[in-house]
Amino acid sequence: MQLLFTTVFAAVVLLGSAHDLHDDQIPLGYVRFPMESTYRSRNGEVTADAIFSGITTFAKLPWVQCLTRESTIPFDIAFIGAPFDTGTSYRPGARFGPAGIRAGSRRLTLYGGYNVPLEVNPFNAGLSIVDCGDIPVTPYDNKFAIQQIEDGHKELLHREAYSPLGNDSVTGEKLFPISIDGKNHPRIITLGGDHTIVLPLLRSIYSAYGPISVIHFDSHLDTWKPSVFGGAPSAQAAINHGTYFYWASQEGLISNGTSIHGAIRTTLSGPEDYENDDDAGFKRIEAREIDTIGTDGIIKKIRETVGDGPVYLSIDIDSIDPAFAPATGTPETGGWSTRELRTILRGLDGLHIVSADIVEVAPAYDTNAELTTMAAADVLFEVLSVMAKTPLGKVMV
Ligand SMILES: *[C@@H]1O[C@H](CO)[C@@H](O)[C@H](O)[C@H]1NC(C)=O
Ligand SMILES: *[C@@H]1O[C@H](CO)[C@@H](O)[C@H](O)[C@H]1NC(C)=O
Ligand SMILES: [Mn+2]
Repeated sequence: MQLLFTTVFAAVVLLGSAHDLHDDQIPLGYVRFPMESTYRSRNGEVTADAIFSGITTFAKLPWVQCLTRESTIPFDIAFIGAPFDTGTSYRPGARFGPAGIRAGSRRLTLYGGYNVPLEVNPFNAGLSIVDCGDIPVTPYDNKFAIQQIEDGHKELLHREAYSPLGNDSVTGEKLFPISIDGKNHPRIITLGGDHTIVLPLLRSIYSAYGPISVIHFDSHLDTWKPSVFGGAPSAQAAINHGTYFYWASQEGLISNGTSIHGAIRTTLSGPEDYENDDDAGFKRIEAREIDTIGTDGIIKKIRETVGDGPVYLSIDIDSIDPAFAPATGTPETGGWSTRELRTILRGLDGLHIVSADIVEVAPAYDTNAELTTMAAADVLFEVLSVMAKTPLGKVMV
């Protein structure tokens, strides 16, 4: 009787109000009962909602078509896919990365999503977190696709964040945006795609934050001159997943000297590749340094390099050893374990990470146990947790 009354009452309320698109779907705030097999919505309809069923979004977050008809729905953090893989030098297939990472992320909220070492549940920290689907990216024209990625990212980045900045949690003083345009921007987490996508992403980031410090986890430098990487037979061929940081540095998108690579272990054309990398503005942490300075030493180096200004985080899944993440475009043995990378990412707690990406996940080369896509999703869970703990604000002096 009570249930019947509630259902009838809810139906009347629903009919009587302007029909919000999401009232009869998964609630926008958060998947409230991820461990239940059914979800009863306000209008009494029952929807399958087990962790293994339903439509796959990142961590079962609500799907908002941010770039089309739902462009007015505000958010603090948005996941967006960039399914582009025609800038890759070896194994193609990262166009399936966004779909694969979403599949690998299904279980993130099974127990609710509380991150024990970071002591935060990013999914119910009061933030609006959504999955915006994918940026439309043509597979037929790299120049056009790169522009599409920049436009799509900018479109999201230049909206006002859902949550106001608030006050410093320690001093209680009012926080002000750290962007150059004085706006409180939301954060975007991009699911690649091959690493070429970071050039248009950094062009977008520049429009809000100016030259940015970059933390880049990768087995490769990706600052190569086009003549060295790919030979540059055409202007378009010169922009690929081994050269995008060269171009980003030439365009002044990267803050010189406060950017750093981690997990480097590629072979080189020669020692001059490191001089070229210095010129592009990066410091380097070799993968093997983990044997001598450990994760603590690596975290210390990163934090000393980037300071507390705005920082962009780019994670190539090939920073992880192929034993743990085989499904990638250019695998390199001798990498970090998934555990080690996750520990290092948690060590970034408190940094002002304005946006992030994970790239080079090519699910066709994965194991049946979905090792790589699961690793990619779990790595992003750490990034999301770090973001949830630190607002993008500073105290005025
Ligand atoms: C921030 O601090 C101001 C006083 O400095 C106070 O009026 C305001 O309510 C605080 N806001 C929040 C969100 O705590
Ligand atoms: C970055 O700084 C170094 C050292 O001052 C310099 O050699 C290099 O040319 C600079 N790079 C860019 C892209 O400005
Ligand atoms: Mn890379």
